[in-house]
Amino acid sequence: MKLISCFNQLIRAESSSIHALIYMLIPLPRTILTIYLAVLGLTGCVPGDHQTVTVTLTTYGTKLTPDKIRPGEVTFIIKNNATDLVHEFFLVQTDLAPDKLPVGDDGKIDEDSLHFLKIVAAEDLKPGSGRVISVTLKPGHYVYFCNIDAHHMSGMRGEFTIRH
Ligand SMILES: [Cu+2]
Repeated sequence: MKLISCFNQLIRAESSSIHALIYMLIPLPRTILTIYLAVLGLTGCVPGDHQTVTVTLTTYGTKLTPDKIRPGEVTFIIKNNATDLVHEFFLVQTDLAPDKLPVGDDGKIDEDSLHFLKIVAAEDLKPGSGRVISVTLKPGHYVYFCNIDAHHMSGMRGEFTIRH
């Protein structure tokens, strides 16, 4: 998407020139396309800035693919692959370890805790259902968990660190 919008900007910026019009009317030869892509790279419109992370929920597990994330825009494609239980995907930024988040008497993590910053809250994901959520992540330490009953204690939690 980013690549397309950058490309459109480039076309728009040069629309006054006859050359640009010709290029729009005829299929772009490979060399021209290569030059355009090089310009996109030089102007900072680099495809690949945007990351996609697949989150697979099972009973009881949460798997992120890939598990190495860079700072910037991230789209989480969350899928509950369990056939039996509703699950959730919470992502919070915190200095705490996954097993040190504040837990209430009901065994659930206190979602209003001031010990973390809520980044993603994909709740009530029924078996087979999913959700897509895009966020911008800064460098820091992140913890994810499912907050149905005490699923986080049964393996549905984890952490990762984003470095500069
Ligand atoms: Cu769960």
